[in-house]
Amino acid sequence: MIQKDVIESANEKAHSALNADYAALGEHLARRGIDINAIKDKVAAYGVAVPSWGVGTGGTRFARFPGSGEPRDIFDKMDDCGVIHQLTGATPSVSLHIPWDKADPASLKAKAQETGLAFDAVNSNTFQDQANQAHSYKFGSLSHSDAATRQQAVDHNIECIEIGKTIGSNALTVWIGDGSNFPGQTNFTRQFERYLDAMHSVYKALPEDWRIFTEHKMYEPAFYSTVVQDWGTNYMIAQELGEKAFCLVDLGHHAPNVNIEMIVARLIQFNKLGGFHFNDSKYGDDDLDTGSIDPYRLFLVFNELVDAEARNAPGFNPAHMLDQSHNVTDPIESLMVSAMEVQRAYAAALLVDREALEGYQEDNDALMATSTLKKAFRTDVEPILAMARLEKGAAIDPVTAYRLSGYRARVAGERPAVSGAGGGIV
Ligand SMILES: [Mn+2]
Repeated sequence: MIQKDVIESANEKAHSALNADYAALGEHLARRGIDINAIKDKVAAYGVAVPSWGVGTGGTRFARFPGSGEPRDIFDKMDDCGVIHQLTGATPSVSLHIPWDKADPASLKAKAQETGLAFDAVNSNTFQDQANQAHSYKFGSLSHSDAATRQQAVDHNIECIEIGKTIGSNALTVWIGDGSNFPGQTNFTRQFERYLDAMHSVYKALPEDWRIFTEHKMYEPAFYSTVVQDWGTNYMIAQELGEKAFCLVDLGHHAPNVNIEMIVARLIQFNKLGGFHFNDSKYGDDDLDTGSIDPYRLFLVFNELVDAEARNAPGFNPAHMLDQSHNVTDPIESLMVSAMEVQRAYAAALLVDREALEGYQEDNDALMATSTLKKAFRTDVEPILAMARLEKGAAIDPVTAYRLSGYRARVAGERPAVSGAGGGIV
């Protein structure tokens, strides 16, 4: 991974400026009645999972332009994820994708030990066909019209649970590409009945302490209708399945301008928020870097999460994960910056004066209520994040330390270049 002295010497150069910035911010926050160290401790305790597939270069429907030193397998991916955590101190776990990351469980656990990572939710894949697969998912998986195809998809999900058990994971995330491309192609009701029936079989295989997350997505790859298209349908699924079933919110899986923070609030209120796939979006499921387009929306989502945390909302325990596709950047750099953006949104949301906000809400003082949120959002919390990193032995400035380390050039020497042919959606 990264040599410790590289991080230390990079930190040495930035240390005194950070001390000054942290002291100045601490003074400013103290005037607002906020203890900076308490915020820093919360930020330091926060972690977001990295998806194993995120460390490879993504692509568009048209092409993929691979970078150098692309990971060859799950073990290379875990090395890259380990580097992200080493430099940011913010990504203590990795989320595997089966079958892409299938490997011997003992070797996976050994690699996790070596890289200082734990395993987050396991993701199943019934949106593409694998080699030697008996039945094709071209026309669907868990909701397919053919019973044998549905059973194959159920069996795959159960296999994912079995794999997850061997590596200490305790959640399964299910996203399907099932839907239709033409009006009349499928019967909406029968298709959803078949999906629910199949998911009941998967649910029955969940261990006692596991959760299952279902992820809604408005469109793509199906472009006319999608079986699990929105949070309403997702909520129905979680209700139908039972108390171990929760909804997963991928920020990019909504129509433009949808009020995602309100969806989050609704799911919290009815104890069905399972977790997040963080990313950003301009037009659709763009899978852009978290906070790169609309950091205020990310802040507003975290405002709901901090509100729930503050009032001890029952059963509130969402899983946090990044889910992005990096087409033009070094994936390690993008994931580090994104993890920090998530932390930034969390830190800023912790600065909201909730008592004042509640008062303005009760008094219908719309201007002061929204200004209360803006005041928190506008506060530059970077010294808090950087100090949390420094105290963990991570980098004050992770991207600078990463570039100084020469990690990418080093692994490029060990990992052969891969072909850029073909589409590259990940
Ligand atoms: Mn997702």
